[in-house]
Amino acid sequence: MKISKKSWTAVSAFATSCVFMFNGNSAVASTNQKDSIVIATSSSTNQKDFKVYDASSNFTIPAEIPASKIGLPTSGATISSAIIVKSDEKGNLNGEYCKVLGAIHPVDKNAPDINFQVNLPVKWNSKILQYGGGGFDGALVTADNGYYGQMVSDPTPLAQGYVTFGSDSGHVNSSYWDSKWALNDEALNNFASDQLKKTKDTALEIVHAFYKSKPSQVYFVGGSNGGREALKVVQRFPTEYNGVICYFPVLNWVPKAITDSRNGDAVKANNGAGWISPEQYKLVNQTILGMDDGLDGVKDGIISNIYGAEKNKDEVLKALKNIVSDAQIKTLETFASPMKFNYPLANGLNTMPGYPVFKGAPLADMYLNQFGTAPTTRDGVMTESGDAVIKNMIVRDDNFNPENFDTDKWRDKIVQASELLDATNPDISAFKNNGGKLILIHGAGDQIVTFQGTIDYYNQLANKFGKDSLGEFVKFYMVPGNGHYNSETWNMGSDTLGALDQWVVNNKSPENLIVTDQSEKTKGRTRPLLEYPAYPEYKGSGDVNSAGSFISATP
Ligand SMILES: [Ca+2]
Repeated sequence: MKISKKSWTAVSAFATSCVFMFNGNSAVASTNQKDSIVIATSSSTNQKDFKVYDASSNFTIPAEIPASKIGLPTSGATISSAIIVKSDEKGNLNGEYCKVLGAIHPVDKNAPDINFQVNLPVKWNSKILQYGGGGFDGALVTADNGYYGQMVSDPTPLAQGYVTFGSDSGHVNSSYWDSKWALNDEALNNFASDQLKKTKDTALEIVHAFYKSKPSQVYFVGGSNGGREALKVVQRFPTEYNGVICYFPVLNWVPKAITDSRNGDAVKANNGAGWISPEQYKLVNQTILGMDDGLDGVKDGIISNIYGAEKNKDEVLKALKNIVSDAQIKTLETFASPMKFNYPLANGLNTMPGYPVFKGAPLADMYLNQFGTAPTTRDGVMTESGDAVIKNMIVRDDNFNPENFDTDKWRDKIVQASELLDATNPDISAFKNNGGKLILIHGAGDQIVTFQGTIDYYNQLANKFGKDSLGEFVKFYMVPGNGHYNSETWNMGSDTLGALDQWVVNNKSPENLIVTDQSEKTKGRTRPLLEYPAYPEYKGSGDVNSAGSFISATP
């Protein structure tokens, strides 16, 4: 054991843990810290390194990471604490690991830090996994839990031996749709995608110091805005990631926000005549389900044949007219309709696809409600989000009224924001050429991010690379009934990370994957996980809760 003036040192002597804290020229020790070992805090101005010892080995973590080691402009990073979390610590399902907290400092002194957490397992599998955020980020992604979409019964990536890490993306949100932080350019650029590389580069430095070795693979996983981030790393930092898992990405960030704001206008129009209450919407969705559920061969509460549902639309509309008013029908049709811009946004796109309202995606369920709490409150979950994006990420004025947003008048700002924030670039040749693999997954029951956006992007990729060539490095799976994180119908679970890892490391392409429902009420149902545009069709016999009773059907 050594304690120097320039380091904080902690020693764990098997059963008994000690904490040593540097205090001037002497060390202060406290014993019997059984749960965790505090290695240091960053209050000392002299510290250069954290020396971390545990029962079997010792590790070093740098207290500071210079800006020169981070590939985009920062003022460097500092580590605020490093703690060994023992495998037998209460509630720890991750095995023994070192939990490192720190911050990457901005160039602009008015910009917030990027706060991050890096988890370093003592038994490392030589791979690292970056977790994306969600919503407007702004909360620390601790990455010490399972990722969305994995089986909750499976070990976390950290327990599997991955270094895992995440950040708050470079701001702290005061409320879920707080966007005022975006008025700072560096904060907005960080959120858009800069922070992804800054955080990854910082994590790499910590990994190098800790293990004295570089990772064999760098992976990324994220959903929703984290899915947008997943596509951003593929598109912007293509040679720095070997494998990426992307769930229901908000890849059309800017046009989606404007479309969601438009939808809020439609709900509020004529004093809220077109507002649909949660009770009424339940009837709407039950009607759609009743008419389309059986198109896949079995009435199991899941519309798997979304193509048949599309063909059924006129019949469905006829039936809905017996349930809701014309004004409410108009609301549904507005949500389902694409929004066209009179000019190209990033990557030449000028259309935001509508929601799959008539294919069974519930616009309001117990988890998320797009219509808001009352006719004129304009508090639908996506309208609030869209309004906040327009105000502070597009117009850049927190006092701006986003209602009836004039897209022609604000063209330049919209295009600028689209180029910064959207993740729609189909030219991912550099990712392919570097051997990168991408798994895309979207639920057909997504309430708030239309799967059509992901289909459109996938089709663009297919046009660019050819379907067969694309299949060598991109797989796109649709999950019938699956919502955005949670839904009342289906909550997916599969070993996506394992599939990605096999693909990257052993060039073993994912096949015959199974997806398991993890919903409370219907836990354990399975279906084949099928590549778009295929969907599971019931054979006509056999257990309707078993993947083996379904074949792959195509429209
Ligand atoms: Ca069905």
